[in-house]
Amino acid sequence: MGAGAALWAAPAKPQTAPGPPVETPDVPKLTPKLVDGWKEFRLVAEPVHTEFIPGRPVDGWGFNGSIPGPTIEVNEGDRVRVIFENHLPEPTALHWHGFEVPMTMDGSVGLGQDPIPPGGQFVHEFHLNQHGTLFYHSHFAMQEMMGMLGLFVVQPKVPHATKVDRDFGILLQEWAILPNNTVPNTMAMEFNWVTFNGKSGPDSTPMLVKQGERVRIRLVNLGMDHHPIHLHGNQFYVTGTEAGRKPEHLWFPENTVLVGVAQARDIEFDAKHLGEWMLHCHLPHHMMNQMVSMVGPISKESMHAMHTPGFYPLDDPEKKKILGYPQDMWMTMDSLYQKPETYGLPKGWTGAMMGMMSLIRVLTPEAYDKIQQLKKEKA
Ligand SMILES: [Cu+2]
Repeated sequence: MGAGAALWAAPAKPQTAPGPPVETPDVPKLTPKLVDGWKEFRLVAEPVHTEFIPGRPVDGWGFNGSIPGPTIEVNEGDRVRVIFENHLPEPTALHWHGFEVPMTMDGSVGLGQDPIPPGGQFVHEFHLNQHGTLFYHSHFAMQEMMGMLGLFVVQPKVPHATKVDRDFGILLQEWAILPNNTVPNTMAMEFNWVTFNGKSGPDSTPMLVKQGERVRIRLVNLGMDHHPIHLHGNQFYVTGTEAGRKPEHLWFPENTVLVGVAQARDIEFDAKHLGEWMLHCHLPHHMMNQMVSMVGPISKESMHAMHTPGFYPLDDPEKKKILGYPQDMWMTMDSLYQKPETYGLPKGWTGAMMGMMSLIRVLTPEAYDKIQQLKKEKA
């Protein structure tokens, strides 16, 4: 914690130890430099070339080479400095969503600060006396729809009474990218790609937990649509909003939480049941990739794949002959999505995963350790 620790008041009577650091699958975390008692971060707004799934290139805008931008995690009471540089071809400004900071740090162009020109820099400084799931985003609406969003978690000074073993962050975004284009259409009102942390199913990296652990997932939505996020096989409590922790007497069991535009919702549950549990938006069109009108016939092979359980010709690129577009089609491409986190999933699993969708894998300790071993070998 370094110099920032001096700003912490010792909790009167800590109920539990602080929770684990936040993990954001598919999105890097930003490490601060400690400078004279400040946690100093460098954020660069810039064009980012990425892929939502392998073979679906996208040219959006993000931060430090990532869409969404890197995750920042600090502690309540910290002094935070963000050195922000604009490498975009137009002016921008960063808004700190939900932060109680001075007007000049708020990022609202025309009210609190001037726009930051291309090549320009702005230094944000905050003393954070709040906690919760916050986020940063461009304060230009069209730039939001190019991808300019990032997670900012402030851990509480006094740990919450219910301690979690795992803490995940998932950012929800939607995109209009027509065939043969790589640049999002920011004027569109209809969207054909939806992402968790910049990836669509089946490329969203699963979240791994051991049976019996308590899990928090922080969901943040910044786009044009509201997303009812549903978890299979488990009941959860909504324990926090974009403004911090909810009092426990306001918690009740749910398994679908509506995350509206500009909202954050923290959910918590005890992972009692072994399994590969889907976490996904339940809007039918948000469980698909590349929604467009059909422009050609579906091949015989793909029809056969759809209607023959256990027959997956699309695993073989030679046989992949889809002339139209693959929305709502049972397509399996397991071999494309092999990573340690997908180890041991049943054959054909990729056919079930599309759009705004990921997996919570509740594993035995043995399976969990095996995957950690695979991750180490890959690193
Ligand atoms: Cu949705």
